[in-house]
Parts: sequence; structure tokens; C-alpha cells
Amino acid sequence: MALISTFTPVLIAILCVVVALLFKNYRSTQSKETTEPRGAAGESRPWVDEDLQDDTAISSKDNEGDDWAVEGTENLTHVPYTPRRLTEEEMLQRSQEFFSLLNQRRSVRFISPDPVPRDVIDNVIRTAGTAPSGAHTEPWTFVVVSDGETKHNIRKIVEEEEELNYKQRMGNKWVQDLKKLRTNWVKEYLDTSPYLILIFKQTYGILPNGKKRTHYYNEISVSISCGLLLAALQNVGLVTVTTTPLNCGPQLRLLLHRPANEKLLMLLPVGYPAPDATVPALTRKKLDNIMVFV
Ligand code: IYR
Repeated sequence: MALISTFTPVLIAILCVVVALLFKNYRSTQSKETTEPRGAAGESRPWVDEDLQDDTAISSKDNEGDDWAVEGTENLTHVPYTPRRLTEEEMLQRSQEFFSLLNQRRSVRFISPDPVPRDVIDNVIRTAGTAPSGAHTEPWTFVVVSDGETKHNIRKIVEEEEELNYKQRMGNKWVQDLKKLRTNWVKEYLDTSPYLILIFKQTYGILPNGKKRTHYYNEISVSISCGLLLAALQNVGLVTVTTTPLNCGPQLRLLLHRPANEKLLMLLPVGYPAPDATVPALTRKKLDNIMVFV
């Protein structure tokens, strides 16, 4: 008894230290879980933002090994960047004009076969290629199709899959939600448009030495470039409709002889609107509904 009471303070002290250590350990695993994104298998992936994960995110483990290039050894110079600062009046005017221009953009499904100058197409693609990209990897390929037979083969692939999409894959609710847009699987614009632009995301790059190059955030990078492309088309008075043909990617990739690292992200038919083109009378959300100012 006497022995126990002599050692009681020591036992309590040891107990306190054990509890404190357990608590500290628990806290550090908790904070790791909230700051470090994890992959499906639970492995840590320091450069993948959970919110920006897409099917192209490659785990750090897959990214290692002899196949993959390690970059960053060469020294890239940094140069001054000093564009002229606009006056506030110029800013206001230009922001209004740019909004007005882009606010007139509509998705148009009736496209005229009238020819469009090739140089204009080259310039809008150049513009799309100015988009920012993960680690400046520029992970995009823009396939521009003007050949009639290829356009028709694209149409056959898309219509065959879209018919299945509408009838089987999309489900009643989706089809019902689209009724007001009057879309269906018949895509005449795939024949009539002077150009089809198929935008592929390169899920990884291939260097001249055959090594693979990680294309960080390739999906969001290519999506940004598509946004710039839409703005560039609007700027020259051409129309398009953003289409993401469900289940057509692999067949279109093979038809266009694109390599396996490229995945179809978007298909844009491009041209002038047909003289009898119509669009649904949609309105846009007001600023109050899309902006939260803190
Ligand atoms: N891809 C189909 C269906 C479709 C889906 C959405 I979401 C749209 O906004 C419009 C159409 C099609 O192109 O018809």
C-alpha cells in the first residue's frame, strides 16, 4: 500500500505524458489529412488539388520511373514585363465593349457552308494557344477538319453514338432537361460547317528522347484554351456550339490518327451562322446572382 502511494505521483506523471503524446500524434495525422490531397488508393499526391482532379490526374507513384522525364535543370531567364497601364476611362470603356461583344455570343447549331478564310482560323487557334497551362506544358492539340469526307465520317460516328446517348445512356431526366433546347442526335452542322475543330487534351507529353512529360492540370488548361477560342471566334463574327460527344472520343481519335496520350475534350463546328439560324431565347443570370463581393 505504502509503496503504491509513494509511486502514485510518478504514475500520474507517466500517464499524463502518454496521454499528451497520443493527443499530439492524433492532431498531426488530422492536419495532414486536411492539407494533403489523397488519391483513390489513399496515397499522398502533393500537386493534385482535390477539386481539380480529373481522369487524367496521374498519381505521384505512376509518375516516377525510367519512362518519365525529370525537368527543371536548365535555367530559364526571366525578363521584364511592362505593358502600358490603361487609364481608368480606357479600362471602363474596354470592359464594357468586351462584355457587350461576348454577351452576344450564342451556341448556334445552324451553320452556313460559306467558306471562311483559313488565315482567320489559324489566328483563332493561335489565340487559344496563348492560354496558361500547368507548368507551361501547353497540353493541347487542335485538329482542324475542312475535308468533306472526314467531316462526314465524324458525323456518322457522332450521330450513331448520340442516338444511343439520347435513347439509352442519358436517361429520361437529362433528355427532358434538354427538350427546351430542341437538340437531338441529328447533327447537320457536322457536314455543313466549313471547319470542325476537335480539341484534344494531351494527358502527358512525349519528349524527343521518348520520355514522358507530366502534363499537370491538363484538363483545366485545355478548358481555359477552349474559352479563349470561343472568345476569339466571337471576335471575328463566327459561330460555334460547344459539344462534348459522349462516347465518341476513342473512335474520333483513331479516325484522326491521334496518339493514345490524347483524349478528345471538345468538338466545335465553326462557320458563319446559316441565314435561317435560330437560337433559344435564353437569358443570362444577373451580376447579383453570379458574383459574391466580400
Ligand atoms: N451531347 C448531346 C446532348 C447535349 C447535352 C447537353 I448538357 C447540352 O447542353 C446540349 C446537348 C448533343 O450534343 O446533342
